[in-house]
Amino acid sequence: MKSKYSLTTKIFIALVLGIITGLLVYPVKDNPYVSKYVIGFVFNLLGNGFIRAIRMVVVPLVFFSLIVGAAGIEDVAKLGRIGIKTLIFYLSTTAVALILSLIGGNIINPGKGVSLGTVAVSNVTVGEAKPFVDILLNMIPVNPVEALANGNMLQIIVFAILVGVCLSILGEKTLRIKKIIEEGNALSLKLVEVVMIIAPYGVYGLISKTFATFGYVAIFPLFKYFIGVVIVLFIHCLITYQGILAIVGRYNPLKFLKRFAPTMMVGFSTASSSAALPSSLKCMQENFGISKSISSFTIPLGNTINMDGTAVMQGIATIFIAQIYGIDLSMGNYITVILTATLASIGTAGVPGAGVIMLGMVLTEVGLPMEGIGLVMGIDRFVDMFRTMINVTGDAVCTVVIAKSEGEKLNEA
Ligand code: DAS
Repeated sequence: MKSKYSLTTKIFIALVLGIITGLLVYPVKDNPYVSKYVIGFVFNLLGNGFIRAIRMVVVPLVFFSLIVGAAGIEDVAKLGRIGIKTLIFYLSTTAVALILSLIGGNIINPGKGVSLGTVAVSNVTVGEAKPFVDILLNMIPVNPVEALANGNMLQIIVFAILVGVCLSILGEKTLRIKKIIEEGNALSLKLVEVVMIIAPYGVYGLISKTFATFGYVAIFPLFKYFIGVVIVLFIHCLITYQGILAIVGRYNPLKFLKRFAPTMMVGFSTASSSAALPSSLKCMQENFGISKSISSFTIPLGNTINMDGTAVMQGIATIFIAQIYGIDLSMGNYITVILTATLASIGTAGVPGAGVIMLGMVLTEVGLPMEGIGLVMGIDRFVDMFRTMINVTGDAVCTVVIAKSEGEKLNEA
């Protein structure tokens, strides 16, 4: 039976009810029965049950979606120069987005002041500060099966991308394996969809527990987190992208924003890059006058592997969650976040909420408590609208720059 409310609406309702419930329980949180049976049992079961379910599906989701994402880059070889330029553009702007988000997160400090330290620090194993060379070496899985079994996300990402690239090089010879992996990807997406059915209950449990434990002060960090992500997203759009357009692309940034505005609005309103794909292609070809041969390669590829907005959210969310649990991240942790989230952007699906599921992978890799996902998930739909708008904008900026670099005459009027 189809529910009349969308999952997003249910999660928002769970957020509101969780805040109300938590604030009602807060005054009696020290009562032994309330503490043991309400916070310790009901909220804990709902919240941590959902977190464990998310952890259960992250590994198959990352593994299969990255193989499919990497195998989808098969045109890189065929398109050579354009493919390499596009790939370098996408991965480097994602890394810049992450660096901006980590700087922004350390300036805004969204989680400072409210430490949920009593909630989960005991089982936190933040990666100790490692030399950079060890971080790079640790990315290479000596035993891929062990990496999958242990949920070693960076090693899983590297292995999955390698498998995907090999599949694309082997081409026709591996159609059967590709079919199996595509089916595995469909299965893992269905697993996520089924797990997300309990998301409203999980968010309700986690938000109730947070506000029952800390009272209304917990609202401020959530608001700071939201504002922090939006500010960095706009900085990335107005400085990184417009700077690249003006300097590298020699294209008027204001004209770009005016011409691409329709697709940006589709991305914002749907919170889905996939939903914005047709509009993005139409904009590139009709409003900008870019050839099909370039736009029909760079836009679908970017839609699959380029998620700068998601990277910004993951960078700031990681800092937010570390701070609310009173955990200091080392430079090695930041480097791990940049590597993990940049590579993970290849596998993030262009559908609402995909980025916050992949955030679980970043937190796992850095050793932060997954409970923090429940906090950011409550307001994620609002954040998702802004970050998806930036996701699709990055694809268009790349397309304009590549088209100009290939000598195409764009609509100047
Ligand atoms: N909503 C996803 C997209 O469509 C991004 C995300 O969830 O991070 O791009």
